[in-house]
Amino acid sequence: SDIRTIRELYKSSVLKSPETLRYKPNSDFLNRVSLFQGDITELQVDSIVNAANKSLLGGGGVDGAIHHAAGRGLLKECRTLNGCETGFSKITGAYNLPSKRIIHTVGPVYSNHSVDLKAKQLASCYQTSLDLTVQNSLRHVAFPSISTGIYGYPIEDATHIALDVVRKHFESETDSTFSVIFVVWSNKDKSVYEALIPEYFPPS
Ligand code: AR6
Repeated sequence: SDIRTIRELYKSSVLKSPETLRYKPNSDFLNRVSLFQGDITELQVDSIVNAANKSLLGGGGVDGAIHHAAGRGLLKECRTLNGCETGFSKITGAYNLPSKRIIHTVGPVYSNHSVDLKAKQLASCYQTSLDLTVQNSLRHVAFPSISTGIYGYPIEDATHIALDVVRKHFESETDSTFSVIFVVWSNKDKSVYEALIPEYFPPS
């Protein structure tokens, strides 16, 4: 699959220097953040994140694709987890998927709650997923765009949150081999990531 690091995306001019610089350039980070457009279930990485619901028993969107591809063993394990609260994450095996583990996170439904609470819950999805990768010694994590499909979170706002939490994690985490792959499905979402990544991971 065509996973491209942001260093490669700068080289091929897909990414451009930002107008707003939110963080300093860090050459190392350019190798450790990638963008991939396509099906997250195809990725052969240590962990992929599922945008689940509180039941953790499957659904539509990326959740449906992951359960379909992983097989019934995943549903069986998920039944033992007693669900998950909004903004939190739980880890399972990956069964028939090529990745090693699946991190199930529950994003906020955009029509519920205040804008502040939703933003905190979405940030917490990314943060608790990253925490699980550290606790389980996973070297990579692939994130879909959590909450921006069926749950209706505006893609620009959600992408700022995703990029900010990951950048802060890179600042604080000492494991220099850890990498993150942002997975987008639509062309629109890809162009939002391409526009915003340089603000959080500027070229060096
Ligand atoms: N690979 C990567 N991304 C995908 C895939 C895929 N195979 N399929 C969809 N996307 P959504 P949510 C993108 O709706 O908004 C489920 O019913 C999609 O285009 O999957 O968090 C759950 O059970 C969008 O950009 O998740 C919950 O009830 C992103 O994944 C609810 O949906 C997330 O869209 C969660 O809604």
